[in-house]
Amino acid sequence: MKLRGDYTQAGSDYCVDQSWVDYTVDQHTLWSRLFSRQLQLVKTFGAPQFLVGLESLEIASSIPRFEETNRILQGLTGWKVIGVPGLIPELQFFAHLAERRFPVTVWLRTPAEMDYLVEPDIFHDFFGHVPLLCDPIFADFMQAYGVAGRKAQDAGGLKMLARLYWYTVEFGLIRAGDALRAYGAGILSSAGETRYCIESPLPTRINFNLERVMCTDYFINDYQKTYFVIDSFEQLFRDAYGRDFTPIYAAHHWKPGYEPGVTLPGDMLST
Ligand code: HBI
Ligand code: FE
Repeated sequence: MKLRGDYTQAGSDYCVDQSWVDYTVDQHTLWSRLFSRQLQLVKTFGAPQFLVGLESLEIASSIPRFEETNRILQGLTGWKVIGVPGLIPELQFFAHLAERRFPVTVWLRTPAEMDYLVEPDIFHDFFGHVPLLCDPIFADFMQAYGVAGRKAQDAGGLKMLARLYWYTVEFGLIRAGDALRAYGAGILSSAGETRYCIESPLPTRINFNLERVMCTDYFINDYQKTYFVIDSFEQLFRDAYGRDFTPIYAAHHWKPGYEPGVTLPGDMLST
């Protein structure tokens, strides 16, 4: 895939300056439209922890400045965001997470892409991911994920670990009282999927199980057919923090993945 960002200015860690002053008025306006549309939706369908984080970040009508975000994040959880040109190689991505740095793409989509784009842009990366970095437990889980990533390659586990990211950080659902709420960034940065993941009768919603998730394939070009539901961020943290995934990789990595959308014996469905 040909990537859209400008990688010529990136160092070996793939960091670039945000160059906030170079965003145009039209880009700030587009951000503001995306932000207000999504804010309404996440108030109804987003996880409470996401809403708390969003509020602490004090973002609103213009594209956020990373320096200001970092002042807030540093005080809350010690995380920071760094600018990147777009997708970066997995190992560099993991290395940043392991050091509590979250890579955020610096460019914004075009108005024609309000509803859908292929690569992550600043709206997906920032609006979708950064609010939960304000949550202490989720923040620790993200770091643990980065640490696990650094070890996964030698253990043949990269694919299984990427599935964990997909079904939690990108497309995770969480229980909030009697209701289901979205916490995944891929959901919460998409107007269509924010409603669909909670309200549609089509997808299968299965209680989170680490091995089940690590063995489930995913596709990137449509709404998900399967979501996994956690009870709390503590559950994610317990499953991932400081844990050695090597035996899980060894047991499964050579098998074909389960198809999204299917229900297996042992799956606990959520309603
Ligand atoms: N790079 N900028 C960026 N953002 C991502 O979410 C990202 C990435 N590189 C690799 C990657 N994600 C995946 O490998 C995840 O499975 C970790
Ligand atoms: Fe993402």
